[in-house]
Amino acid sequence: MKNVLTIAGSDPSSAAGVPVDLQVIRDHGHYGLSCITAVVAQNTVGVIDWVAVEPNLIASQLDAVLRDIEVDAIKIGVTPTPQAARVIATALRDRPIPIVIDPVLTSGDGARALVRDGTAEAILEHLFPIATVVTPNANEAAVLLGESLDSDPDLPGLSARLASRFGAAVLVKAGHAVGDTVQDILVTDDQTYELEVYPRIGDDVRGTGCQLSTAIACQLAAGTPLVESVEKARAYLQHLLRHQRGPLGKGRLVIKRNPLS
Ligand code: PXL
Repeated sequence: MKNVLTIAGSDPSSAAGVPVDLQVIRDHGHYGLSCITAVVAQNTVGVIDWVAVEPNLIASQLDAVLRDIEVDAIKIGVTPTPQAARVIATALRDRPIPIVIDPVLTSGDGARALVRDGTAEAILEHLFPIATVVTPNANEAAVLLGESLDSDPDLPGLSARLASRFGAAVLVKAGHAVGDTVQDILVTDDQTYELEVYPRIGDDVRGTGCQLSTAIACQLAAGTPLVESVEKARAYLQHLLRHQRGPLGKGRLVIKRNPLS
């Protein structure tokens, strides 16, 4: 059993952020550790309010875990402020641990910012250099590059520009793009991979980006190589989306993890 740490926001409806990440880690048979970066009042309909956890308290949560427990992989979700990105980078720098960064900038429906001004720049400056792979959607990739997004984005171009400008492996997710199929693009140091094509699940499901990035971290924790980790995590998410999605409240669907399938 490996130890996987999620550094992310909270969600009282358990569809995104730390509560769902811990379920993904359990699905993979690993032990889940967590560090809360933002407390988010939200449900299946939307985000109502949120507050950033003090950078010092983020640092001491990380210190509490890292001084005591051997961590085999890390997923980073919401880093709500530039200071949060900085203290996380300081705590993790110089440790040989695979790190997956999901550079969350807004709520999953895009309706509400989950970060303060200047955070995208801080993610680029402080977190990209320590990432094994970064997993933006097309919109986040465009914001990180300072580009405007068109309605049918050029995913290979976005991923190649992000990877070459900021020196990290980049997985740009096609989930919010158009078309009947979903094909994500992975760019590493030396290669571009057009990944397995999946049929698009039409329903709008919360927490998919969180669950994909955490599943990649779980694979990396077990020593799986990067490209295989990404493909296995995508196949896992595809299974959840097909077989485990369902209603929870009055808004978007969630992954429910029914015990019998
Ligand atoms: O899906 C993006 C996301 C990540 N983390 C937290 C969230 C959300 C979206 O609402 O609340 C904590």
